[in-house]
Amino acid sequence: MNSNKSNLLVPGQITNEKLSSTGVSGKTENCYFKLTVYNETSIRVQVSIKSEFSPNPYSVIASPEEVKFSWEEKNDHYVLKTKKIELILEKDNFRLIFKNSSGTILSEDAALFGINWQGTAVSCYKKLQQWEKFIGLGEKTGGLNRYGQTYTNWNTDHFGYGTNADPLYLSLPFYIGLHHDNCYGIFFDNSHKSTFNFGAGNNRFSYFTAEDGDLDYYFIHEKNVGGIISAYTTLTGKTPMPPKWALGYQQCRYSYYPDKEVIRLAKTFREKEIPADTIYLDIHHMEECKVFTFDKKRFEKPTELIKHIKDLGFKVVVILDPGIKVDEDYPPYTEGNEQQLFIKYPDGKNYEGQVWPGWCAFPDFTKPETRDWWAEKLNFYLQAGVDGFWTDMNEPATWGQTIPDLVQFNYEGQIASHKKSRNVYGLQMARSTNNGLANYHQGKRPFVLTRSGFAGIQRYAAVWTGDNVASDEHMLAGVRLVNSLGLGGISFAGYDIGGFVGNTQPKLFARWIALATFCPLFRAHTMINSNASEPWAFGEEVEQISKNYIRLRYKLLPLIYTAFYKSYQSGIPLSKSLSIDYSFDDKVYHGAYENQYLFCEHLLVAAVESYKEITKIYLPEGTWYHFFTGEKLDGDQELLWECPIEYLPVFVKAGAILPVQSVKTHTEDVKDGQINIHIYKGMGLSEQLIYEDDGKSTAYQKSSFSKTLIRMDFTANKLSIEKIAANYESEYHTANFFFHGMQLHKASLAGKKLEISHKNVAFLD
Ligand code: NBV
Repeated sequence: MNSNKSNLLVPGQITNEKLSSTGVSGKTENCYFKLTVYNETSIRVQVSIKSEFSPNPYSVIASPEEVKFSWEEKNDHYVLKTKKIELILEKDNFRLIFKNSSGTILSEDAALFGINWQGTAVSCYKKLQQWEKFIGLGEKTGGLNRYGQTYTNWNTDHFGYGTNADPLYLSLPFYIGLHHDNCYGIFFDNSHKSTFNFGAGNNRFSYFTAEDGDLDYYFIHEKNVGGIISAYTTLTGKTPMPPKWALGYQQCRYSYYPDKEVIRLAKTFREKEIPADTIYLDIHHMEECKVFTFDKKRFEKPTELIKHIKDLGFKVVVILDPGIKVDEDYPPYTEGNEQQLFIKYPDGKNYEGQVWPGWCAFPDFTKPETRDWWAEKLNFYLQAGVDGFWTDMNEPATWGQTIPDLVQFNYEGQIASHKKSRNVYGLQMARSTNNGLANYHQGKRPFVLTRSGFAGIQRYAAVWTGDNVASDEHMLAGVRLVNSLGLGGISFAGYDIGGFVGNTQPKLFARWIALATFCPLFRAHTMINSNASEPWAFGEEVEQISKNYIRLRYKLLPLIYTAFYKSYQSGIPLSKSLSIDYSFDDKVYHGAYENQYLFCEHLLVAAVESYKEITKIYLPEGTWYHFFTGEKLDGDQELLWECPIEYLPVFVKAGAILPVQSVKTHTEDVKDGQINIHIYKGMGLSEQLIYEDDGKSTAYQKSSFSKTLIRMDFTANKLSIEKIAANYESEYHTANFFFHGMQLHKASLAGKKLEISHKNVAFLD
């Protein structure tokens, strides 16, 4: 292809290549390339028109493993083979074709212009495979199957976004393609604004493009979608164990103030016996919205207030906005200015933009010194007793939504423009905030909740889906957003229960809180001037429903906490789109069923609008039990299911073993030492772990935990319980067993007789 005629630059013929212990590098007529074998599952492809690559230093933390691969030269191509992937590299045009170990094509570049440049923009065009589906790409609205759509990655403050709006706050340029019972993942590790087209407006290609920088992507192949997510999180990191309190119910509003109001809120939870763990302080806690201050009138004695709330069993999280008010009498500004910690114009002057405090300078979180300074500054809040941080407006947002492109960021000493740096700003703010907690919070596990982020954010923060709207449509969109974040390794995610923008209707709040009981992050939040949005704000019926579900959440905590541990090990999310376990079942992509998901592996949750009393459900293959009545149902069927507002449709997978505890006022409340084990008849062997640790320190990373393995052999009717790790004392001394779908008359455990219960446990009070 002639680059002059078409204005398209393509790599051209390979002119030389060199083998190393981790891959191959070389040159073509028009570019430089490097193929790196990270492990048997992941191959990195770097292509640039410059002789030096410009890798993103922030997302991937893995180094190539020493694995065997082969490299062979054939007539017109080379073959690079690992145990799982075969990569064909054509000599005359640098076309890449990825196959699995049995030679089936997974993904192939377009013949003549697979990789191309138009000006500085670099693209990779892949042939659309027959019936190809695409899932993932993080915080993207729309349907589960992204085929036929195009998306942009450019972190954006999108207040009250539409359920088809794009882009939103966080970019995650990683997707999974599926066709012919095979799947693969592509992570395009380029922080510039990028576009992903999955066959939108054309019938030949899926492609991804970045405005500038290298073509730098990781091709991942595993047998199933879960394996691909695991491999992706081997590259970019897993979600660490959150503090246990962060898994309880969290109450937020913009804003609770003054101090008396916060105390009243905390007391009301306790008086009404509605369990809760966390209260948030939004921007009104600050003096003129200046970060690292407390408003002296609204919060006269912050340390005392926080202590008071903590005595009631709550944790306190405060908001952090990056904008630092330009004010010569305000130390964070003068220090940042003197120490050159802000982002700048090319002439060395600080960039200033307007946000809540007025004109602001912005900490350059891509500069190590700024990250350290910010981390240390958090002591202001930590000394007052604050437990966690909520990083907002970190796209970064400014009035007018624009930062001039020429504004400069340090980018680890490499100096980069806003174009390259914007998408990683939120990631680096979360990193610095996480570091602050890790360094200055007495060895406690950090809790950071972020709005913006990029690939790898799961290492530093939980993510919430920003300024959603109080509508049924949004409630369902939130489920898809959280599941899509999960497909990209972000396990700890959630949406504002009730919707941030607008006034929530009672039934909607009731349904939303029921749904969020089965969401990793369980937080209600609402906008300034909107109606109250606490569980008791919608009348008695909604209060009772909310209370029932919040109580259920606390009962399910042994299951949820163990699921977090598994996710920390595997990278597979707690809230799983059905496309993870039923990837090649077309029905799970159907508009009617794409809002169904699995929570903690075994609970199938169907998100249903609040006004529906009956809904269509799809139960995938296998056998299922209705969670609330124990009714047994055949899988592989679509059915109509009643869903009155008190009962969200939830089903348990046959073979599941669910560990459930007694209700607590908050996660650190006194324990009664009882655990109820619910066993749902399945086939063959089932296992369930109960993972426990202190819930607050990082000692779990040094094996300070307890693991109890419950094993049920349904063929031999044998149950066993085994301690497989005992470096932490279990809080349970009595286990009660409940069998569902099976009639046992006699049971013993390690020779001891067991009491049997067949009574149906309602789970909801
Ligand atoms: O700090 C105020 C809000 C916050 O409550 C919300 O959750 C963020 O997404 N914040 C945005 C600033 C502006 C809201 C209009």
